[in-house]
Amino acid sequence: MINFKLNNNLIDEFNENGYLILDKFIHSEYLDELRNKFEPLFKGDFETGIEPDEWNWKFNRDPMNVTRQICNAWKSDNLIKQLVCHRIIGEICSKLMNWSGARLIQDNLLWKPPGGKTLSYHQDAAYDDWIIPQTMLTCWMSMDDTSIEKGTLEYVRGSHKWGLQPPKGKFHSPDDYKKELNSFAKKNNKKIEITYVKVPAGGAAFHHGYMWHGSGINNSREDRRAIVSHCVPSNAKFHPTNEGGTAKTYKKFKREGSDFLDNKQFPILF
Ligand SMILES: O=C(O)CCC(=O)C(=O)O
Repeated sequence: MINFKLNNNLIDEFNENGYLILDKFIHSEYLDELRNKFEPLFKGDFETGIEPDEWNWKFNRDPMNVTRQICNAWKSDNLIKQLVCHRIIGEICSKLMNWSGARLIQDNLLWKPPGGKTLSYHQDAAYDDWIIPQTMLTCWMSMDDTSIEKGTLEYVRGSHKWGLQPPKGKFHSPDDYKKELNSFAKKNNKKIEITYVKVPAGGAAFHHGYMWHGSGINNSREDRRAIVSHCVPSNAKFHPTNEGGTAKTYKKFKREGSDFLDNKQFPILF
């Protein structure tokens, strides 16, 4: 399903930029089947009979021109699980971040239709203050060819070295999706250098949990879809007290008196 070999030059590139952009990652014969999963999942047709943990957009309920998101579709669909829980993703995350292993903390299905609105610039690890250590590595896999016109993912090169800020502002469809980024950069005297992730369908991008990233409006006539694995170290634990970020959804999986992340809810990839 995935074919990729990491080398030391790519690890150095990741350490320098905070991201790695790969034109080829998923075998092309899987792409149609993966793309065909989006519509039924967003319509609530779940192969396993299990609802995803978060389902932020539904047909006939929500506006057509926003970015649609499902979190933890792996629980609802076996092919999505095969992809987001792939051992190679865990191995790359571990090598890039110097972890002894990696586990999935959350997946995302993101569907930006023609006219689909923005996602605010943010840092992924900022949403995980309920995890120790508060870190993350994200593998973003594109189901479509991407371009600036399509509102592709954007990175601020080197911003993984800027430290971690608590999440702020509106995440979905803000009018100015660079507002939080610009205000942070101005206050801290940082220079913004943007890289657009332009890859063919089946390409991928890995980014550090501190990386500032977001995406603009899809001004094309085509869909822009991505499947994402957000990973943490395999030995990460629940924070005993913190309740910020996405804790309200995921702390329900914590057992009383224990800080262990359950492998059934947060699978080990590597
Ligand atoms: O695909 C996008 O527009 C945003 C993706 C994102 O924020 C992420 O994968 O962490």
